[in-house]
Amino acid sequence: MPESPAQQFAAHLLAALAKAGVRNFFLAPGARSQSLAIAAGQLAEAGKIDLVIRIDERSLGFLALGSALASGEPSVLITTSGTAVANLHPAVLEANHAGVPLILLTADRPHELRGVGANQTTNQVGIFADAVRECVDVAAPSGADGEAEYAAELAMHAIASSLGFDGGQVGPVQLNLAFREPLSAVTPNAAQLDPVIALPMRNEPQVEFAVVDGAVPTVVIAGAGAGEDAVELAESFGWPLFAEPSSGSRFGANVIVGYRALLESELAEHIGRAVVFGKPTLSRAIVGLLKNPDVEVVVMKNRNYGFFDVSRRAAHFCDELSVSGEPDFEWLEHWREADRNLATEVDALTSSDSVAYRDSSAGEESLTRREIVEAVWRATNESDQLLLGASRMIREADRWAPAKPIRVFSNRGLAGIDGTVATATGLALAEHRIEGESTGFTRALIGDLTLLHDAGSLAFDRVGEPRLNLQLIVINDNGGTIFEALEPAQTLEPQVFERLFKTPQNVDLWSLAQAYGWEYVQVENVGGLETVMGASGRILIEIKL
Ligand SMILES: Cc1ncc(C[n+]2csc(CCOP(=O)(O)OP(=O)(O)O)c2C)c(N)n1
Ligand SMILES: [Mg+2]
Repeated sequence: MPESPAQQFAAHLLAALAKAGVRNFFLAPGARSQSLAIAAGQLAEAGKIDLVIRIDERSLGFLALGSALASGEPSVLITTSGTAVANLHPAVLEANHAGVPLILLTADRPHELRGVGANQTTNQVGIFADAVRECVDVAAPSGADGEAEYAAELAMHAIASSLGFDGGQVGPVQLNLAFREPLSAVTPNAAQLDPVIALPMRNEPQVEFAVVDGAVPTVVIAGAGAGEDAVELAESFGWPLFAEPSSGSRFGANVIVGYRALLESELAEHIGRAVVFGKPTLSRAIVGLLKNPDVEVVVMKNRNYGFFDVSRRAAHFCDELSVSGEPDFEWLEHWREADRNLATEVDALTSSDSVAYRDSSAGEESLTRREIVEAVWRATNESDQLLLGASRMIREADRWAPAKPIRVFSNRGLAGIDGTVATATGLALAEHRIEGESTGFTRALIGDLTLLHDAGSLAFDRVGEPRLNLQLIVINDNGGTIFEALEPAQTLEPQVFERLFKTPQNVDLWSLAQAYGWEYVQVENVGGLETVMGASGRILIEIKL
């Protein structure tokens, strides 16, 4: 009989995950989860996993999400029972909608203590509803024969399920683990175990093909998570590519940067088909195009973001698309020419004294959002990572960012303004693990409210964590100025609008940075921004507009 059946089970579960190659573990402290914490600590000590610790489970959730986004590997999260579990919910929802693999290990009371008012006990089974691929409610280990093997099997099942090996979507899974006292022991040492595991196999779903008429003027729309396939398809058939900044497809000769404006032009009237990759949610013009009954819609299946069919009338859902007949390569030329002309027109407007393209709030001397986007794109190279916050900056990037093969992320599963600081940190941590000290920069381009929503995620473990090159570029326009485009901005009294929607804040970001041990730099022009983007360490960069 083991000294603590809880410890024996936790040690085998975590050792099996580590043996299967899962490396990224995230832990918030608690009593009921102590056996998991001890096992994770032992594996980390032996160099078999990387363990990151946070106090706040909400922050921990997004940190794990960022790490899984950058690495493509499942992140393991360990929490105690009660509200600790509920705090994972925002990140779990985002992971569900964006197809990010997370393995949640939530500690719980044994079944005899549930429903009787025991401390820190709620119904954790099904707490995430259909946002998890699976919730396995695991009874408290008793030390019976076969429990160690069962723990290893559960670990393999969780990996397979989070990565969609059953042919389904990638996403979060929950193992709700009941533990009975004694809750822990220092043996067995998880790092010394060598559990027998059968690595799960990926069950490839059947590939569905569709063939369409090549003569129909077609455009390719690449939303969040579209990836390189969208570029390949567009280039194969000479189709213009409308790629959002976090699509992973905004590069190559077919990208039409000014697509938003051009969708209002006469050229757009000739579009006969739209092929959709990923989840395009940034512009109303795209949704309008997809809803246009004269436009045939083809939706490419996506293992992360699911199938995006706002039209509800897609002619095809498929994995592979090819065309019959000759595609018309002139079609692409028309779009490229229109895009070049548009860029020239806009440049003429912005370089003259016209204020049409300047931000209404920006003074003569201050930076414009366009200049910020362009400077960030220039500074970002293949070894760097960029995270775009929800709200205005991702839309500005969609308007101005040139085609460039760089890694750009954004939480577009649910487009929340929450968890962005933690997501950026998770991206940087994963990159550091993979690349070591030679890592590039991870930058997040975010609004002021987006920063403040996740201010608690500025906290980090100064002893246990590597030095990261992590920059938060905060566009401080004193509130949520995206709402200025909403109708109430015109219909309400200005003070009422400000209080209900814009919610100005007066937080001193220098003090905030100081409190959490971040460097702070305020920049006022392109040169200043370029200089600070070359500096290493954790830096909060404020741009006041
Ligand atoms: C968690 C969450 N709460 C509320 C919203 C609604 N929302 C969208 S944008 C926004 C304001 C963001 O302000 P800021 O970060 O300063 O960006 P700005 O629009 O000023 O560029 C809010 C509250 C959201 N997307 N997510
Ligand atoms: Mg703002």
